[in-house]
Amino acid sequence: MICLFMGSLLFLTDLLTAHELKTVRTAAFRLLQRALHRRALKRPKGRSPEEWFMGSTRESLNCHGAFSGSLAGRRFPSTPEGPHAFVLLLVLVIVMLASMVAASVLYLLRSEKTASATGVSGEQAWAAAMSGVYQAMRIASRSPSDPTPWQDNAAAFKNQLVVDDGANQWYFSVYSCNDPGAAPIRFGLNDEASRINVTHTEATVLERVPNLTPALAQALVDYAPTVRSSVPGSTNEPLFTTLTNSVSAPDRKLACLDELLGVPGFTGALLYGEDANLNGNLDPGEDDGDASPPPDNQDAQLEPGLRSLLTVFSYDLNVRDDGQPRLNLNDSKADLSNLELPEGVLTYLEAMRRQGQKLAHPADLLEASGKFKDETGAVKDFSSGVGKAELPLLLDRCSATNETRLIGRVNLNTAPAKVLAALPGIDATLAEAIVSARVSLSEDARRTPAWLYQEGLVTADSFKKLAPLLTTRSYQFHFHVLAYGVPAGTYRVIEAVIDTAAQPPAILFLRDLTRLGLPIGMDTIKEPARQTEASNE
Ligand SMILES: [Ca+2]
Ligand SMILES: [Ca+2]
Ligand SMILES: [Ca+2]
Repeated sequence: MICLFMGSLLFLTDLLTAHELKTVRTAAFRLLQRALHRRALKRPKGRSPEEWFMGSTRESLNCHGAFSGSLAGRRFPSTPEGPHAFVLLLVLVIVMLASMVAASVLYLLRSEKTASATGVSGEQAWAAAMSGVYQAMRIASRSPSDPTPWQDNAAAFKNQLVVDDGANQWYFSVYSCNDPGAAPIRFGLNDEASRINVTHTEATVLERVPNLTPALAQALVDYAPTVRSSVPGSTNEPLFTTLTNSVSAPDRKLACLDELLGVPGFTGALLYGEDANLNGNLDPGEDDGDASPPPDNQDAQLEPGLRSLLTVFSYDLNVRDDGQPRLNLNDSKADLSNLELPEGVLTYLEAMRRQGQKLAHPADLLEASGKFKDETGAVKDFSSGVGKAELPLLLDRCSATNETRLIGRVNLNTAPAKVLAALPGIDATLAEAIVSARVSLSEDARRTPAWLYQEGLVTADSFKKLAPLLTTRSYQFHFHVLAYGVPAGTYRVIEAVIDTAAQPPAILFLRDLTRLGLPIGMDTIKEPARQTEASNE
Protein backbone atom coordinates (compact mmCIF):
# COMPACT_ATOMS: atom_id res chain seq x y z
CA MET A 1 0.00 0.00 0.00
CA ILE A 2 2.87 2.35 0.75
CA CYS A 3 4.19 1.71 -2.70
CA LEU A 4 0.77 2.40 -4.15
CA PHE A 5 0.51 5.63 -2.17
CA MET A 6 3.97 6.74 -3.25
CA GLY A 7 3.15 5.79 -6.78
CA SER A 8 -0.03 7.87 -6.64
CA LEU A 9 1.94 10.84 -5.39
CA LEU A 10 4.45 10.46 -8.18
CA PHE A 11 1.62 10.10 -10.60
CA LEU A 12 0.00 13.31 -9.35
CA THR A 13 3.34 15.07 -9.54
CA ASP A 14 3.77 13.95 -13.12
CA LEU A 15 0.34 15.23 -14.04
CA LEU A 16 0.76 18.63 -12.41
CA THR A 17 4.27 19.09 -13.74
CA ALA A 18 3.42 18.22 -17.29
CA HIS A 19 0.14 20.20 -17.25
CA GLU A 20 -1.31 17.59 -19.54
CA LEU A 21 -4.32 15.55 -18.62
CA LYS A 22 -3.73 11.81 -18.97
CA THR A 23 -6.49 9.33 -19.42
CA VAL A 24 -7.40 7.25 -16.41
CA ARG A 25 -6.58 4.08 -18.26
CA THR A 26 -3.07 5.21 -19.19
CA ALA A 27 -2.45 6.45 -15.68
CA ALA A 28 -3.57 3.17 -14.13
CA PHE A 29 -1.17 1.09 -16.20
CA ARG A 30 1.66 3.47 -15.49
CA LEU A 31 1.11 3.18 -11.76
CA LEU A 32 0.85 -0.60 -11.91
CA GLN A 33 4.12 -0.82 -13.83
CA ARG A 34 5.82 1.45 -11.32
CA ALA A 35 4.58 -0.61 -8.36
CA LEU A 36 5.73 -3.84 -9.96
CA HIS A 37 9.07 -2.34 -10.78
CA ARG A 38 9.71 -1.08 -7.22
CA ARG A 39 8.79 -4.40 -5.63
CA ALA A 40 10.86 -6.29 -8.17
CA LEU A 41 13.96 -4.44 -7.07
CA LYS A 42 13.69 -6.07 -3.61
CA ARG A 43 12.54 -9.54 -4.60
CA PRO A 44 14.33 -12.55 -3.05
CA LYS A 45 16.75 -14.32 -5.24
CA GLY A 46 15.43 -17.25 -7.15
CA ARG A 47 11.87 -15.96 -7.54
CA SER A 48 10.45 -14.23 -10.58
CA PRO A 49 8.93 -10.74 -10.06
CA GLU A 50 5.40 -12.01 -10.64
CA GLU A 51 5.79 -14.95 -8.25
CA TRP A 52 7.30 -12.77 -5.57
CA PHE A 53 4.76 -10.00 -5.89
CA MET A 54 1.70 -12.21 -5.91
CA GLY A 55 3.07 -14.46 -3.23
CA SER A 56 3.92 -11.68 -0.84
CA THR A 57 0.57 -9.98 -1.47
CA ARG A 58 -1.30 -13.16 -0.77
CA GLU A 59 0.69 -13.62 2.42
CA SER A 60 -0.07 -10.13 3.61
CA LEU A 61 -3.74 -10.50 2.82
CA ASN A 62 -3.87 -13.68 4.85
CA CYS A 63 -2.22 -12.13 7.88
CA HIS A 64 -3.27 -8.53 8.27
CA GLY A 65 -6.05 -6.12 9.15
CA ALA A 66 -9.56 -6.02 7.88
CA PHE A 67 -9.07 -8.77 5.38
CA SER A 68 -7.97 -11.29 7.97
CA GLY A 69 -10.89 -10.36 10.22
CA SER A 70 -13.78 -9.91 7.83
CA LEU A 71 -12.73 -12.83 5.74
CA ALA A 72 -12.16 -15.17 8.66
CA GLY A 73 -12.81 -18.79 7.79
CA ARG A 74 -12.59 -18.16 4.10
CA ARG A 75 -9.71 -19.17 1.94
CA PHE A 76 -8.47 -17.79 -1.28
CA PRO A 77 -8.52 -20.16 -4.19
CA SER A 78 -5.38 -22.17 -4.41
CA THR A 79 -4.98 -21.27 -8.05
CA PRO A 80 -2.83 -18.12 -8.67
CA GLU A 81 -5.40 -16.46 -11.07
CA GLY A 82 -7.90 -15.63 -8.23
CA PRO A 83 -5.78 -13.41 -5.96
CA HIS A 84 -3.96 -12.06 -8.98
CA ALA A 85 -7.18 -10.72 -10.51
CA PHE A 86 -8.44 -9.40 -7.18
CA VAL A 87 -5.27 -7.43 -6.49
CA LEU A 88 -5.27 -6.00 -9.97
CA LEU A 89 -8.87 -4.93 -9.54
CA LEU A 90 -8.04 -3.34 -6.19
CA VAL A 91 -5.08 -1.51 -7.62
CA LEU A 92 -7.11 -0.27 -10.56
CA VAL A 93 -9.88 1.03 -8.30
CA ILE A 94 -7.39 2.89 -6.12
CA VAL A 95 -5.61 4.26 -9.12
CA MET A 96 -8.85 5.34 -10.70
CA LEU A 97 -9.85 7.15 -7.53
CA ALA A 98 -6.44 8.79 -7.33
CA SER A 99 -6.69 9.76 -10.99
CA MET A 100 -10.09 11.30 -10.49
CA VAL A 101 -8.75 13.35 -7.61
CA ALA A 102 -5.74 14.34 -9.70
CA ALA A 103 -7.95 15.26 -12.63
CA SER A 104 -10.16 17.40 -10.41
CA VAL A 105 -7.17 19.20 -8.97
CA LEU A 106 -5.72 19.68 -12.42
CA TYR A 107 -8.95 21.03 -13.84
CA LEU A 108 -9.21 23.42 -10.91
CA LEU A 109 -5.67 24.65 -11.39
CA ARG A 110 -6.10 25.06 -15.13
CA SER A 111 -9.40 26.95 -14.77
CA GLU A 112 -7.92 29.23 -12.15
CA LYS A 113 -4.91 29.82 -14.34
CA THR A 114 -7.12 30.61 -17.34
CA ALA A 115 -9.36 32.90 -15.30
CA SER A 116 -6.36 34.67 -13.86
CA ALA A 117 -4.78 35.14 -17.29
CA THR A 118 -8.05 36.45 -18.73
CA GLY A 119 -8.56 38.81 -15.82
CA VAL A 120 -5.03 40.17 -16.03
CA SER A 121 -5.31 40.69 -19.79
CA GLY A 122 -8.67 42.40 -19.44
CA GLU A 123 -7.34 44.73 -16.76
CA GLN A 124 -4.24 45.45 -18.83
CA ALA A 125 -6.44 46.30 -21.82
CA TRP A 126 -8.58 48.57 -19.65
CA ALA A 127 -5.48 50.33 -18.34
CA ALA A 128 -4.25 50.81 -21.91
CA ALA A 129 -7.65 52.26 -22.86
CA MET A 130 -7.48 54.71 -19.98
CA SER A 131 -4.06 55.75 -21.25
CA GLY A 132 -5.86 56.75 -24.43
CA VAL A 133 -8.32 58.85 -22.44
CA TYR A 134 -5.49 60.69 -20.71
CA GLN A 135 -3.68 61.15 -24.01
CA ALA A 136 -6.84 62.80 -25.36
CA MET A 137 -7.03 65.03 -22.29
CA ARG A 138 -3.42 66.07 -22.63
CA ILE A 139 -3.64 67.00 -26.30
CA ALA A 140 -7.11 68.57 -26.26
CA SER A 141 -6.41 70.82 -23.28
CA ARG A 142 -3.59 72.53 -25.16
CA SER A 143 -5.64 74.13 -27.90
CA PRO A 144 -9.32 74.93 -27.31
CA SER A 145 -9.28 77.34 -30.29
CA ASP A 146 -7.31 75.23 -32.75
CA PRO A 147 -8.81 71.85 -33.69
CA THR A 148 -5.76 70.71 -35.65
CA PRO A 149 -4.05 68.74 -32.84
CA TRP A 150 -7.15 66.86 -31.66
CA GLN A 151 -9.58 66.64 -34.56
CA ASP A 152 -7.71 64.29 -36.91
CA ASN A 153 -4.25 63.35 -35.71
CA ALA A 154 -3.28 59.74 -36.41
CA ALA A 155 0.29 60.40 -35.29
CA ALA A 156 -0.94 61.02 -31.75
CA PHE A 157 -3.98 58.76 -31.58
CA LYS A 158 -3.50 55.70 -33.81
CA ASN A 159 -1.90 52.50 -32.50
CA GLN A 160 -0.01 54.14 -29.67
CA LEU A 161 2.21 51.74 -27.72
CA VAL A 162 1.56 51.93 -23.98
CA VAL A 163 3.73 49.15 -22.59
CA ASP A 164 5.47 45.90 -23.50
CA ASP A 165 4.95 43.62 -20.51
CA GLY A 166 7.06 40.81 -21.94
CA ALA A 167 4.06 38.70 -22.94
CA ASN A 168 2.16 41.34 -24.92
CA GLN A 169 2.51 44.76 -26.41
CA TRP A 170 -0.43 46.95 -25.37
CA TYR A 171 -1.69 49.67 -27.69
CA PHE A 172 -4.55 52.14 -27.85
CA SER A 173 -6.24 53.97 -30.68
CA VAL A 174 -8.42 57.02 -30.03
CA TYR A 175 -11.04 57.51 -32.73
CA SER A 176 -14.32 59.26 -33.48
CA CYS A 177 -17.14 58.61 -35.89
CA ASN A 178 -17.20 60.80 -38.96
CA ASP A 179 -20.18 62.43 -40.56
CA PRO A 180 -21.88 60.43 -43.35
CA GLY A 181 -20.06 60.73 -46.66
CA ALA A 182 -16.58 60.64 -45.16
CA ALA A 183 -14.49 57.73 -43.92
CA PRO A 184 -16.29 55.87 -41.09
CA ILE A 185 -13.81 57.01 -38.47
CA ARG A 186 -10.88 59.35 -37.93
CA PHE A 187 -8.23 59.14 -35.27
CA GLY A 188 -9.20 62.15 -33.22
CA LEU A 189 -11.88 63.70 -31.03
CA ASN A 190 -15.35 65.16 -31.55
CA ASP A 191 -15.90 68.44 -29.75
CA GLU A 192 -19.19 68.73 -27.93
CA ALA A 193 -19.35 72.41 -28.89
CA SER A 194 -20.00 71.34 -32.48
CA ARG A 195 -23.42 70.05 -31.42
CA ILE A 196 -26.67 71.53 -30.13
CA ASN A 197 -26.81 71.47 -26.34
CA VAL A 198 -30.33 70.28 -25.54
CA THR A 199 -30.16 71.54 -21.97
CA HIS A 200 -29.90 75.21 -22.87
CA THR A 201 -31.60 75.54 -26.22
CA GLU A 202 -35.06 76.86 -26.97
CA ALA A 203 -37.66 74.63 -28.57
CA THR A 204 -37.70 76.90 -31.64
CA VAL A 205 -34.05 76.00 -32.28
CA LEU A 206 -34.40 72.32 -31.36
CA GLU A 207 -37.20 71.78 -33.86
CA ARG A 208 -34.85 72.91 -36.64
CA VAL A 209 -32.59 69.93 -35.94
CA PRO A 210 -33.16 67.12 -38.49
CA ASN A 211 -35.61 64.47 -37.24
CA LEU A 212 -36.64 66.59 -34.23
CA THR A 213 -40.29 67.41 -34.76
CA PRO A 214 -41.88 70.35 -32.92
CA ALA A 215 -43.64 67.85 -30.65
CA LEU A 216 -40.35 66.13 -29.78
CA ALA A 217 -38.62 69.46 -29.22
CA GLN A 218 -41.37 70.57 -26.85
CA ALA A 219 -41.31 67.21 -25.05
CA LEU A 220 -37.58 67.67 -24.55
CA VAL A 221 -38.00 71.16 -23.12
CA ASP A 222 -40.82 69.94 -20.86
CA TYR A 223 -38.68 67.03 -19.66
CA ALA A 224 -35.62 69.08 -18.78
CA PRO A 225 -37.02 70.84 -15.68
CA THR A 226 -37.57 67.52 -13.98
CA VAL A 227 -33.87 66.81 -14.31
CA ARG A 228 -32.80 70.38 -13.58
CA SER A 229 -33.69 69.90 -9.91
CA SER A 230 -30.83 67.42 -9.46
CA VAL A 231 -27.73 68.82 -7.83
CA PRO A 232 -24.14 67.60 -8.13
CA GLY A 233 -23.57 64.69 -5.79
CA SER A 234 -27.23 63.67 -5.61
CA THR A 235 -28.37 60.20 -6.60
CA ASN A 236 -29.54 61.57 -9.93
CA GLU A 237 -26.00 62.37 -10.96
CA PRO A 238 -23.96 59.86 -12.96
CA LEU A 239 -20.94 58.18 -11.46
CA PHE A 240 -18.32 60.33 -13.05
CA THR A 241 -20.16 63.52 -12.27
CA THR A 242 -20.05 62.64 -8.61
CA LEU A 243 -16.37 61.82 -8.92
CA THR A 244 -15.54 65.23 -10.33
CA ASN A 245 -15.77 68.14 -7.97
CA SER A 246 -19.01 70.06 -7.98
CA VAL A 247 -17.27 73.24 -9.07
CA SER A 248 -16.04 71.75 -12.32
CA ALA A 249 -19.23 69.83 -13.14
CA PRO A 250 -21.52 71.79 -15.46
CA ASP A 251 -25.05 72.48 -14.29
CA ARG A 252 -26.55 69.88 -16.55
CA LYS A 253 -30.25 69.27 -16.82
CA LEU A 254 -29.61 65.92 -18.47
CA ALA A 255 -26.75 63.83 -17.12
CA CYS A 256 -25.98 62.15 -20.45
CA LEU A 257 -27.46 61.99 -23.93
CA ASP A 258 -28.80 58.46 -23.41
CA GLU A 259 -31.28 59.92 -20.91
CA LEU A 260 -33.17 61.25 -23.92
CA LEU A 261 -34.65 57.75 -24.15
CA GLY A 262 -36.69 58.77 -21.10
CA VAL A 263 -38.26 61.69 -22.96
CA PRO A 264 -41.68 60.83 -24.43
CA GLY A 265 -41.39 60.11 -28.15
CA PHE A 266 -37.65 59.47 -28.18
CA THR A 267 -36.62 56.01 -29.32
CA GLY A 268 -33.38 54.13 -29.76
CA ALA A 269 -33.74 54.36 -33.54
CA LEU A 270 -34.11 58.14 -33.28
CA LEU A 271 -31.16 58.57 -30.93
CA TYR A 272 -28.69 56.00 -32.31
CA GLY A 273 -29.90 55.87 -35.91
CA GLU A 274 -28.88 52.77 -37.83
CA ASP A 275 -25.52 52.42 -36.12
CA ALA A 276 -26.52 49.76 -33.61
CA ASN A 277 -22.96 48.93 -32.52
CA LEU A 278 -21.89 52.61 -32.28
CA ASN A 279 -18.81 52.15 -34.46
CA GLY A 280 -19.58 54.67 -37.20
CA ASN A 281 -19.36 51.92 -39.81
CA LEU A 282 -22.15 50.58 -42.03
CA ASP A 283 -22.18 46.96 -40.93
CA PRO A 284 -24.15 44.22 -42.74
CA GLY A 285 -27.08 44.19 -40.32
CA GLU A 286 -27.35 47.96 -40.62
CA ASP A 287 -28.13 47.93 -44.33
CA ASP A 288 -30.42 44.94 -44.77
CA GLY A 289 -33.79 46.46 -43.93
CA ASP A 290 -35.73 44.43 -41.41
CA ALA A 291 -33.88 41.19 -42.16
CA SER A 292 -31.87 41.69 -38.97
CA PRO A 293 -31.76 44.32 -36.25
CA PRO A 294 -31.55 47.28 -36.29
CA PRO A 295 -34.22 48.53 -38.69
CA ASP A 296 -32.68 50.47 -41.58
CA ASN A 297 -33.68 51.87 -44.95
CA GLN A 298 -31.17 49.91 -47.09
CA ASP A 299 -29.88 53.04 -48.81
CA ALA A 300 -26.19 52.12 -48.36
CA GLN A 301 -25.81 55.16 -46.08
CA LEU A 302 -25.44 55.01 -42.32
CA GLU A 303 -27.93 57.23 -40.50
CA PRO A 304 -26.02 58.22 -37.35
CA GLY A 305 -29.05 59.41 -35.38
CA LEU A 306 -29.53 62.42 -33.15
CA ARG A 307 -26.49 61.57 -31.05
CA SER A 308 -24.29 63.03 -33.80
CA LEU A 309 -26.07 66.39 -33.54
CA LEU A 310 -26.91 66.82 -29.85
CA THR A 311 -25.03 67.07 -26.57
CA VAL A 312 -25.62 67.77 -22.92
CA PHE A 313 -22.02 68.58 -22.02
CA SER A 314 -20.90 71.69 -23.92
CA TYR A 315 -19.95 74.95 -22.28
CA ASP A 316 -17.49 77.75 -22.95
CA LEU A 317 -15.52 79.73 -20.39
CA ASN A 318 -16.22 83.44 -20.04
CA VAL A 319 -12.55 84.35 -20.47
CA ARG A 320 -10.42 86.12 -23.03
CA ASP A 321 -8.19 84.32 -25.46
CA ASP A 322 -5.30 84.83 -23.06
CA GLY A 323 -7.25 83.24 -20.22
CA GLN A 324 -8.02 86.42 -18.31
CA PRO A 325 -11.63 87.10 -17.22
CA ARG A 326 -13.67 89.22 -19.59
CA LEU A 327 -15.02 92.59 -18.53
CA ASN A 328 -18.76 92.76 -17.95
CA LEU A 329 -19.99 95.79 -19.89
CA ASN A 330 -23.19 95.84 -17.81
CA ASP A 331 -21.21 96.24 -14.60
CA SER A 332 -21.16 99.97 -13.78
CA LYS A 333 -18.06 99.46 -11.66
CA ALA A 334 -16.11 97.81 -14.47
CA ASP A 335 -13.02 99.71 -15.58
CA LEU A 336 -13.34 100.05 -19.34
CA SER A 337 -10.36 102.36 -19.78
CA ASN A 338 -7.88 99.59 -20.62
CA LEU A 339 -9.96 97.86 -23.26
CA GLU A 340 -8.31 99.63 -26.20
CA LEU A 341 -11.75 100.12 -27.71
CA PRO A 342 -12.80 103.31 -29.56
CA GLU A 343 -13.73 106.26 -27.37
CA GLY A 344 -17.20 106.11 -28.89
CA VAL A 345 -17.85 102.75 -27.22
CA LEU A 346 -17.35 104.18 -23.75
CA THR A 347 -19.52 107.20 -24.52
CA TYR A 348 -22.23 104.98 -25.96
CA LEU A 349 -22.19 102.66 -22.93
CA GLU A 350 -22.44 105.59 -20.53
CA ALA A 351 -25.39 106.95 -22.47
CA MET A 352 -27.09 103.53 -22.31
CA ARG A 353 -26.55 103.33 -18.56
CA ARG A 354 -28.12 106.75 -18.08
CA GLN A 355 -31.21 105.35 -19.79
CA GLY A 356 -31.10 102.21 -17.65
CA GLN A 357 -30.49 100.01 -20.66
CA LYS A 358 -28.29 96.91 -20.58
CA LEU A 359 -26.62 94.81 -23.23
CA ALA A 360 -27.74 91.27 -23.92
CA HIS A 361 -24.37 90.59 -25.54
CA PRO A 362 -21.35 92.74 -26.49
CA ALA A 363 -22.33 92.16 -30.12
CA ASP A 364 -25.23 94.52 -29.50
CA LEU A 365 -22.68 97.33 -29.93
CA LEU A 366 -21.97 96.31 -33.53
CA GLU A 367 -22.84 99.19 -35.86
CA ALA A 368 -25.07 100.44 -33.05
CA SER A 369 -26.55 103.93 -32.85
CA GLY A 370 -29.44 105.53 -31.01
CA LYS A 371 -30.84 108.55 -29.28
CA PHE A 372 -29.84 108.92 -25.66
CA LYS A 373 -29.72 111.77 -23.15
CA ASP A 374 -26.34 113.32 -22.54
CA GLU A 375 -25.02 114.55 -19.17
CA THR A 376 -27.16 117.71 -19.46
CA GLY A 377 -30.33 115.74 -20.20
CA ALA A 378 -30.45 116.72 -23.86
CA VAL A 379 -31.34 113.93 -26.31
CA LYS A 380 -28.59 113.32 -28.83
CA ASP A 381 -27.58 110.75 -31.42
CA PHE A 382 -24.91 108.35 -30.23
CA SER A 383 -22.95 105.80 -32.20
CA SER A 384 -20.89 102.93 -30.79
CA GLY A 385 -18.21 103.08 -33.44
CA VAL A 386 -17.89 99.31 -33.47
CA GLY A 387 -17.50 97.94 -36.97
CA LYS A 388 -15.74 95.01 -38.60
CA ALA A 389 -12.33 96.12 -37.38
CA GLU A 390 -13.32 96.56 -33.72
CA LEU A 391 -15.56 93.51 -33.44
CA PRO A 392 -12.91 90.82 -32.74
CA LEU A 393 -11.40 92.78 -29.83
CA LEU A 394 -14.84 93.55 -28.41
CA LEU A 395 -15.92 89.89 -28.51
CA ASP A 396 -12.67 88.67 -27.00
CA ARG A 397 -12.36 91.18 -24.15
CA CYS A 398 -15.95 91.88 -23.18
CA SER A 399 -18.98 90.13 -21.84
CA ALA A 400 -22.47 91.10 -20.73
CA THR A 401 -22.60 88.70 -17.79
CA ASN A 402 -20.56 87.63 -14.79
CA GLU A 403 -21.33 83.96 -15.45
CA THR A 404 -18.12 81.97 -15.59
CA ARG A 405 -19.63 79.35 -17.87
CA LEU A 406 -21.44 80.02 -21.10
CA ILE A 407 -23.41 76.83 -21.59
CA GLY A 408 -24.44 75.52 -24.98
CA ARG A 409 -22.38 77.78 -27.27
CA VAL A 410 -21.89 76.24 -30.72
CA ASN A 411 -18.37 76.32 -32.14
CA LEU A 412 -18.60 78.23 -35.40
CA ASN A 413 -15.30 76.74 -36.58
CA THR A 414 -16.12 73.04 -36.08
CA ALA A 415 -19.92 72.55 -36.19
CA PRO A 416 -21.24 70.61 -39.20
CA ALA A 417 -23.65 72.28 -41.59
CA LYS A 418 -26.64 70.43 -40.12
CA VAL A 419 -25.98 71.95 -36.70
CA LEU A 420 -25.31 75.45 -38.04
CA ALA A 421 -28.53 75.30 -40.05
CA ALA A 422 -30.50 74.82 -36.83
CA LEU A 423 -29.39 78.21 -35.50
CA PRO A 424 -31.75 81.17 -36.06
CA GLY A 425 -30.97 83.13 -39.20
CA ILE A 426 -28.93 80.37 -40.81
CA ASP A 427 -30.44 78.18 -43.51
CA ALA A 428 -28.90 75.17 -45.25
CA THR A 429 -27.30 77.32 -47.98
CA LEU A 430 -25.70 79.74 -45.52
CA ALA A 431 -24.55 76.82 -43.37
CA GLU A 432 -22.71 75.31 -46.33
CA ALA A 433 -21.23 78.72 -47.13
CA ILE A 434 -19.93 79.02 -43.57
CA VAL A 435 -18.36 75.57 -43.72
CA SER A 436 -16.65 76.49 -47.00
CA ALA A 437 -15.47 79.91 -45.81
CA ARG A 438 -13.86 78.76 -42.59
CA VAL A 439 -11.44 76.45 -44.39
CA SER A 440 -9.35 79.37 -45.64
CA LEU A 441 -9.44 81.52 -42.49
CA SER A 442 -6.24 82.59 -40.82
CA GLU A 443 -5.52 81.33 -37.32
CA ASP A 444 -5.98 84.84 -35.97
CA ALA A 445 -9.32 85.33 -37.67
CA ARG A 446 -10.65 82.09 -36.20
CA ARG A 447 -10.17 83.25 -32.61
CA THR A 448 -13.63 84.87 -32.35
CA PRO A 449 -16.93 84.52 -34.26
CA ALA A 450 -16.36 88.02 -35.67
CA TRP A 451 -15.24 86.55 -38.99
CA LEU A 452 -18.82 85.56 -39.75
CA TYR A 453 -19.65 89.27 -40.07
CA GLN A 454 -16.27 90.32 -41.43
CA GLU A 455 -16.59 87.85 -44.32
CA GLY A 456 -19.96 89.36 -45.21
CA LEU A 457 -21.88 86.12 -44.62
CA VAL A 458 -24.48 87.72 -42.34
CA THR A 459 -25.79 91.20 -41.64
CA ALA A 460 -25.08 93.11 -38.43
CA ASP A 461 -28.60 92.47 -37.15
CA SER A 462 -28.34 88.77 -37.92
CA PHE A 463 -24.94 88.59 -36.26
CA LYS A 464 -26.33 90.16 -33.09
CA LYS A 465 -28.93 87.38 -32.88
CA LEU A 466 -26.39 84.68 -33.53
CA ALA A 467 -23.50 85.90 -31.38
CA PRO A 468 -24.95 84.77 -27.99
CA LEU A 469 -25.18 81.24 -29.40
CA LEU A 470 -21.67 81.05 -30.84
CA THR A 471 -18.11 80.42 -29.73
CA THR A 472 -14.86 79.48 -31.42
CA ARG A 473 -13.53 77.26 -28.64
CA SER A 474 -14.09 73.70 -27.51
CA TYR A 475 -13.44 72.32 -24.04
CA GLN A 476 -15.52 69.12 -23.93
CA PHE A 477 -14.75 66.19 -26.18
CA HIS A 478 -16.34 62.87 -27.05
CA PHE A 479 -14.39 59.90 -28.42
CA HIS A 480 -13.87 56.14 -28.36
CA VAL A 481 -10.75 54.25 -27.35
CA LEU A 482 -9.80 50.79 -28.60
CA ALA A 483 -7.04 49.20 -26.53
CA TYR A 484 -5.59 45.81 -27.45
CA GLY A 485 -2.72 43.45 -26.73
CA VAL A 486 -0.49 41.87 -29.37
CA PRO A 487 -0.29 38.90 -29.75
CA ALA A 488 -2.94 38.06 -27.10
CA GLY A 489 -5.76 39.75 -29.02
CA THR A 490 -7.47 40.84 -25.81
CA TYR A 491 -9.17 44.20 -26.29
CA ARG A 492 -11.41 46.75 -24.60
CA VAL A 493 -13.48 49.51 -26.15
CA ILE A 494 -14.60 52.51 -24.13
CA GLU A 495 -16.57 55.63 -24.93
CA ALA A 496 -15.62 58.79 -23.05
CA VAL A 497 -16.48 62.46 -22.68
CA ILE A 498 -13.86 64.68 -21.10
CA ASP A 499 -13.91 68.27 -19.87
CA THR A 500 -10.66 70.17 -20.34
CA ALA A 501 -12.12 73.40 -18.94
CA ALA A 502 -12.11 71.82 -15.49
CA GLN A 503 -8.93 72.05 -13.48
CA PRO A 504 -7.66 69.41 -13.57
CA PRO A 505 -9.39 68.03 -16.70
CA ALA A 506 -12.20 65.68 -15.76
CA ILE A 507 -13.93 62.62 -17.16
CA LEU A 508 -17.62 63.42 -17.51
CA PHE A 509 -18.79 60.15 -19.01
CA LEU A 510 -17.25 56.71 -19.37
CA ARG A 511 -18.85 53.58 -20.81
CA ASP A 512 -17.49 50.14 -21.70
CA LEU A 513 -18.54 49.21 -25.26
CA THR A 514 -16.46 46.02 -25.49
CA ARG A 515 -19.60 43.87 -25.63
CA LEU A 516 -20.50 45.48 -28.98
CA GLY A 517 -17.51 43.84 -30.63
CA LEU A 518 -14.29 44.94 -32.29
CA PRO A 519 -15.16 48.34 -33.79
CA ILE A 520 -12.23 48.81 -36.18
CA GLY A 521 -11.18 46.48 -38.96
CA MET A 522 -8.24 44.25 -38.13
CA ASP A 523 -6.32 45.75 -41.04
CA THR A 524 -5.96 48.97 -39.06
CA ILE A 525 -4.34 47.30 -36.06
CA LYS A 526 -2.42 44.28 -37.31
CA GLU A 527 0.75 46.26 -37.87
CA PRO A 528 0.89 48.63 -34.92
CA ALA A 529 3.43 51.38 -35.04
CA ARG A 530 5.85 52.09 -32.25
CA GLN A 531 5.31 55.26 -30.31
CA THR A 532 7.60 58.02 -31.39
CA GLU A 533 8.69 61.27 -29.90
CA ALA A 534 6.75 63.09 -32.58
CA SER A 535 3.51 61.41 -31.58
CA ASN A 536 3.81 62.79 -28.10
CA GLU A 537 3.57 66.31 -29.38
CA1 LIG B 1 -22.18 50.08 -37.21
CA1 LIG C 1 -31.23 45.89 -40.41
CA1 LIG D 1 -29.38 53.77 -44.15
